[in-house]
Amino acid sequence: MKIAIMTLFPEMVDGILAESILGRAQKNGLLEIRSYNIRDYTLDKHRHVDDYCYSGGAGMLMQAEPIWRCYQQVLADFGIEDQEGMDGVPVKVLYMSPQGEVFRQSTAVELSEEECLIFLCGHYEGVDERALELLHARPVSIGDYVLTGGEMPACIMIDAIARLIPGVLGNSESPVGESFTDGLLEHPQYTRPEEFMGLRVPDILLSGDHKKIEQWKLEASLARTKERRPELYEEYLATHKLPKKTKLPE
Ligand code: 6GU
Repeated sequence: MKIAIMTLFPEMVDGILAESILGRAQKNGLLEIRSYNIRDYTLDKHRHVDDYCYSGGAGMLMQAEPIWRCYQQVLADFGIEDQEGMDGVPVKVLYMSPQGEVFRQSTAVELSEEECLIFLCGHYEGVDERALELLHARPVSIGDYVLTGGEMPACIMIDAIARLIPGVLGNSESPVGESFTDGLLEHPQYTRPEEFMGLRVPDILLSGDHKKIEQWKLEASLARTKERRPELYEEYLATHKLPKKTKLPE
């Protein structure tokens, strides 16, 4: 997968995405991530990228032209020549915005199947609407709170997407059975020793009885999900059939 990040602060994303599992995936050639500084695409001699809002009010808006010119460079680097040949939507552009739809695990799964993605990070009060229209940008948010810019949301989404690309995670890091992939939060987990500070690992986990352990995991997941995310719990009950013997949480 090729990922381009269009931003005024490329250093904010470069460091984070070069480390750990995503760094390894880039070295292995499974993933290519490149940041683009939108300021490099302004024609203004003072390198301005923002201006006042026609509707008035406080704050500055990012102008369409540098974003458009930066986008043209990204398409060229992706080797995408003929924009019109692809219905005017040659590659998915995600616009980082608290006004967007909320990014979920299902969004990550959908986007992990793309060959190329572009992340557009806004700053100031936002972006000239025409830039979003021209790029067919899809506004996406990471949750109901406001951040100073889209760089951290972009890193978060890229992490969630890239780890689903086959080969990016090693076998021992597999995303199968983790929280959200099946609609429940993960059960508690324990490693050695059997007792620490007077707290014991649940006896069933030491029993070696795999059927009982599987049932314990399911019930622990149900209890945790009901407690922490009641809306996910109700959704799960409505859409899944549980083994008859399952004890539902209080
Ligand atoms: Cl994507 N951007 C900003 N600025 N704030 C956010 C967000 C994005 N998602 C949640 N809050």
